[in-house]
Amino acid sequence: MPAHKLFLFGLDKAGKTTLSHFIKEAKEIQPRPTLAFNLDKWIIKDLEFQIWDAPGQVSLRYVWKNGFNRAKILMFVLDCSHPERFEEAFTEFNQVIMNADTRGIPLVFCFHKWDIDLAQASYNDARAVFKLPLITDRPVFSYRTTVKNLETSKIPSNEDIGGLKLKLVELIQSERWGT
Ligand SMILES: Nc1nc2c(ncn2[C@@H]2O[C@H](COP(=O)(O)OP(=O)(O)OP(=O)(O)O)[C@@H](O)[C@H]2O)c(=O)[nH]1
Ligand SMILES: [Mg+2]
Repeated sequence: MPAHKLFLFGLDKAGKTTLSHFIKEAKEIQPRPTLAFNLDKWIIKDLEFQIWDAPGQVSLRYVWKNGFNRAKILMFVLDCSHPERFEEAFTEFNQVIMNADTRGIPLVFCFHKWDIDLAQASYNDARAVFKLPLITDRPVFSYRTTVKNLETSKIPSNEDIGGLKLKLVELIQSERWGT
């Protein structure tokens, strides 16, 4: 079974490693900062995803190109509870999205840490900074995500983690069939 490469990126402390484990095993871990790519595997339906969970610290971002090279899906994690870092996050996001090697690769964007009030209050600001509807060279999907207090987090049902996982499968299948 071929593994489909997924590049998971975002600033340090955005929550990438935590979210990755949550998607994989539906449980929360106590993460350590990622210092080199964490390579992990998610099995969803009958598909295997090879997750390239990137280190977000500024001095380590130079390795990102190895993560998006030949990736099938890009997944960006924004700490939505940290508006002071939106511009920095946008700059790093753009470095990847504007890179010719990523042209056409579908993007899944996570407005993460939705359990935090400030994340919910900052959602419109985040959307204004990232302007996702202006990205037209690839399919783009966005989700509000959290690993905490899911029951009370008021995430619309069409943006839940189950739906996100199905979307990943759908993206791979549509690529396979060339649709
Ligand atoms: N409140 C809240 N905290 C979260 C959530 N997800 C992750 N965190 C916390 O955010 C911090 C950073 O999480 P990590 O998963 O290490 O972040 P990362 O993006 O992998 O960071 P680097 O490996 O340094 O790039 C940790 O303290 C997590 O417990 C969430 O959904 N809600
Ligand atoms: Mg990490």
